[in-house]
Amino acid sequence: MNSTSSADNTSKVALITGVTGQDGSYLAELLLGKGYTVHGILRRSSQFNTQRVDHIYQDPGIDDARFHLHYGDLSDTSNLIRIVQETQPDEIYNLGAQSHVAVSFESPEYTADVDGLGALRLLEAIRILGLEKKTRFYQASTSELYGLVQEIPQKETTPFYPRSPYAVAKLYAYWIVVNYREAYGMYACNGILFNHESPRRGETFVTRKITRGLANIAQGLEPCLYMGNLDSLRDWGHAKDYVRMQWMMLQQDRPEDFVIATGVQYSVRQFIDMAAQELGITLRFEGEGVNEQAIVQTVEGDKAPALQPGDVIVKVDPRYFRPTEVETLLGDPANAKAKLGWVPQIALQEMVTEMVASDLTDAQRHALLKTHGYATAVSSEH
Ligand code: NDP
Ligand code: GDR
Repeated sequence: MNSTSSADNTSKVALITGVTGQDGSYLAELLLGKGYTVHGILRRSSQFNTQRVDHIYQDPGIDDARFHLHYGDLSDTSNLIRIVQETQPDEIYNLGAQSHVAVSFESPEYTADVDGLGALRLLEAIRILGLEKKTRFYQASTSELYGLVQEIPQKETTPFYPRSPYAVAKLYAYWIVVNYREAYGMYACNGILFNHESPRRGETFVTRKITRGLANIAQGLEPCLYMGNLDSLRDWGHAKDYVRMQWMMLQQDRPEDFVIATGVQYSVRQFIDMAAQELGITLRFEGEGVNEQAIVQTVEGDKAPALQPGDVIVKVDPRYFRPTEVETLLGDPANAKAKLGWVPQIALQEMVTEMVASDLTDAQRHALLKTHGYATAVSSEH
């Protein structure tokens, strides 16, 4: 591996799309820690959307500020060209996306534009500005490309079979990266990342929906969690481990695509069970399919004062089923381990503990405000 110490990076410039998202925020922290100057693209929103990066934001008036935000959008070609021209990045990390699979069935054209053509627009910006030899490009590819899986576990050579408008859009992005690498000799590569989570995970993805929902229920803020397919199997890692790998992929002598995964698989039902145990709750699952429920069997400790045995706290709601589901994903990270020396450091149990603790703190704060008449309703649209 061609590793780079922090001292070597002080003149390096990175541009991150999706910097306000889960991965973007962790990656920005990582790169700033290595001495980079980091530029991020920020979408205009009617409300603040910088919560995940507020702690690293620096006033642009500060002389040595190394973290800068630029308004922009992956659907806006001229804007992207201008930002690339102004920032002259050594590395671009294209993490921006409409990243929710279920939402992509509702907004397929928008998802294609941002997730598919967005990658092309950035690659073209590099070419138009003559930066092919300077700027390295990382594309946030996904295990969703495997969709209806053709091989278990999935590795770099496993055929793709996308199962959603999101995955089809990401398939275009994957291949345009490969094509620009081959056609123009650009340093461009795909990280085929399996699901990765953290306390910063968006509230509507399944892990965070579970940890946040159960913490709220334990504190009496919500009655029940409504879920989709509990049989779904995923290979869940921690976002901090995965952004480290994104950076490593751009430090090699030659660009190459890598699968990033833990190699261990759990069901959504198992994840619910683990999160409940963190709250001192043991559950029993009863019923099948749309009639399945999770019922409280015992409650121990003081984390779930609102619950007692017999309470039904999880129900299946077909509203959360997808028109075509990806039933099972399990990655084989052997190539990343062998060539880059990458191994995930945070195990699922540790991550569940961290996520539940974080959501429980929020729920306890909210419950306290509610007790004193200051609380607003918790948002529960998942
Ligand atoms: P998030 O949903 O947390 O973040 C997505 C980011 O993209 C946000 O900053 C969002 O901005 C931004 N964004 C959305 N639409 C646009 C747009 N039109 N123009 C510019 N920016 C936009 O995703 P993650 O951090 O979890 O994932 C990062 C990337 O990795 C995504 O591309 C995702 O598809 C991919 N991926 C994620 C995996 C995971 O398990 N997390 C696994 C494999 C791939 P805003 O904050 O304003 O919404
Ligand atoms: P995924 O993540 O679709 O794998 O995409 P998500 O957490 O949304 O779903 C994982 C699995 O859980 C099932 N599920 C539910 N999902 C959600 N969101 N809400 C529910 O109530 C629910 N109940 C069951 C889903 O059907 C699915 O099988 C994520 C995103 O981060 C993508 O951007 C990324 O590319 C892939 O991971 C790898």
